[in-house]
Amino acid sequence: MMMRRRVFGLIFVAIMAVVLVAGMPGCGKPVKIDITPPYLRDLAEQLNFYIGTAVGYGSQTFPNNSQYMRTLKREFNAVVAEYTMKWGTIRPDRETFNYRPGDELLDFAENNKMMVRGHTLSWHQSVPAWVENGNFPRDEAISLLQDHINKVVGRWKGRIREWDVVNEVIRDDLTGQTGENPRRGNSVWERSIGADWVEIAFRAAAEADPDALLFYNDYGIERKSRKQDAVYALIQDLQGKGVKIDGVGFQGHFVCGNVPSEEELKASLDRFAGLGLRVQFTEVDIRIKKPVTPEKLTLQAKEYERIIKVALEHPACDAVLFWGVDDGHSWINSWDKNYGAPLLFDSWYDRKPAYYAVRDYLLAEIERRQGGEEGEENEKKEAQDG
Ligand code: 9MR
Repeated sequence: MMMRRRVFGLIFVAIMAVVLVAGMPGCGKPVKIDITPPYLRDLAEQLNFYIGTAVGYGSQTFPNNSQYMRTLKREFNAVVAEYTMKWGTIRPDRETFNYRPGDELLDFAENNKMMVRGHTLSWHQSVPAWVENGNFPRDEAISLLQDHINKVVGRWKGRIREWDVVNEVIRDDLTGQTGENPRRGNSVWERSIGADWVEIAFRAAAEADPDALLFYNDYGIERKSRKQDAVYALIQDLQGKGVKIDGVGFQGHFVCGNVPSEEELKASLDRFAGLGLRVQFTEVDIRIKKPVTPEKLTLQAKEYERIIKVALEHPACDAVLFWGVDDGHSWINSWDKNYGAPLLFDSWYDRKPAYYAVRDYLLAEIERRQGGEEGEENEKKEAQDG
């Protein structure tokens, strides 16, 4: 009897959910979702490239939402935790270590042959209150930071290919005045340790996993700007001190219509690759000012294609990661309600023009490279014959 009641209860909830979704304004989406191959991940693999996404955690996303999971597995060959590997999740209070969501993502990635980026060992946000308000003296703050990096990197040693060691140090509002401090003051690490916390973090990560690739990650550096200059100077300074740093992540949080030109993007990658670094686009999304129209979605698709093109063509770049799978679960929705639809899949996990533009570009690139190889072989043959 109890069992039957529960079954009826579940059926009722399911029917209500369907009615609710169908009745929501703007929910006239046909149920048919395009999932025909080829898939981004298979094309990326043929190009020795990573097409990845940030992965949420909870009832609506990983690992519980079956549609989310299907799309994730089918389309991507790289993942990064959107928040579960940050301080806030891993160490909510001094005594609690919460590695489980990170463990789950790693198991999933390994089962599905995906590369993993680790994000992020230090940042001014997502710092738990006990750290933020701890008023730790310098020595204790250094120990805390080193200990955290040592434990987290150590726990997943050999399983995480690359880590964002330091995230977003440089301010957005630089004026160029002489003597100006380009670094954020609102960071607990900056306050309690001082500027050398950045090298302390990199050195700790290198020690904990000498084989992991170590990245500096930031936004607003995708075209030449004072901020980009300051990041460049910061990295040069680290290199001058003999600190191991392998790459720079260009987050790529863009507004539709304002994505830098191909030349600007390329020049930015070139600039940092010139320091001997790897470069990647690590958190790409292109938010659209509402209302979202077909014209804006077409423009967004062109801008996504531009990013993929620049990344694929660049010898120092082997990855583009999007900051989320679908529009329904993007951070943009809560961050600024005037913007939306930033990703490749809509809220129904259906492919958007941006998806097709990225896929078409990958397909064309495979053809170009095959054409190139065949061309080279023909040339060799002709030379031999002649
Ligand atoms: O998208 C992330 C959001 O879900 C989290 O609540 C937030 C705080 O942890 O961080 C967001 O991701 C940020 C990323 O870690 C660093 N670059 C900017 C991203 C958007 O804010």
